[in-house]
Amino acid sequence: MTVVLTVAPTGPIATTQDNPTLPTQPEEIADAVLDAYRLGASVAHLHFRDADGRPTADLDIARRTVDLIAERCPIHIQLSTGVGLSVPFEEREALVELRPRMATLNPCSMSFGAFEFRNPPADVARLAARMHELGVKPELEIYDTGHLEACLRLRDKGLLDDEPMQFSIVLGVQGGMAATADNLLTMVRRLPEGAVWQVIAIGRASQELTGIALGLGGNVRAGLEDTLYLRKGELSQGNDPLVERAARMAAAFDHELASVAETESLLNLPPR
Ligand code: KMH
Ligand code: ZN
Repeated sequence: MTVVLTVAPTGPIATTQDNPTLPTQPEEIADAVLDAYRLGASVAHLHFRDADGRPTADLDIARRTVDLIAERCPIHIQLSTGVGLSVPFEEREALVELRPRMATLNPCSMSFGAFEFRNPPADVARLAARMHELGVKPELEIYDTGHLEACLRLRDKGLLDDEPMQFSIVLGVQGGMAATADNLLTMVRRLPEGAVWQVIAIGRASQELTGIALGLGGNVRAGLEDTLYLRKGELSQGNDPLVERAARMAAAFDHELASVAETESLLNLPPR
């Protein structure tokens, strides 16, 4: 079996105070992505930060980072349209105008720790339609069972007709499903026929649930967005140890890591 390894090097929440090796600036993110590509990643899931480290949808910062990555390696770019909890939806959705190969689509509003993650239905539908127009493959981020139903409703309205549907089952966000094997299995069982998926398990459960997901036929994602620690009490020194461990876990299952070209066909990315 061939699996797609995605690196998520930065995310929207953690700071360099939480882990001093977190890449936040364009050059740092591009260097982290190149390292991950060399370790077998074929997709880079990107969030951006301003000069003060705050999450941003600034198009210049995004473009510069994407260009720096393209100079370094041919990895597929997946932009997060989740961006950060403080960034308005209108700024978040503008990122797809850069026409990345993929972007995330978060289908529902929810509590997110002590904050709110706002994804109003009309805005989500507009973004889904625009991604379709631009040929940007959606990765659907589902944090609860109802989020899957919301995606299926969008599909039934003709707003999500890219096959295969691509899901991230997100576990462990406070406000979404807890990071348990039981929840993962429940969600995998509910996915539509032919869907491709990965687990995003936040924090300590990341490693175990990634292993279970590999055993169930999922793809794999790794990086400091999902966990800052390599193991209890040991901060990961950059993204490399997490990506390398994910690659080793896939190898232990005798799964090959998809090349960039294989990823294009496995995910049926819209042509360019
Ligand atoms: N940070 C994760 C909880 C997105 O960027 O759109 C989910 C995520 C979604 O990666
Ligand atoms: Zn993200």
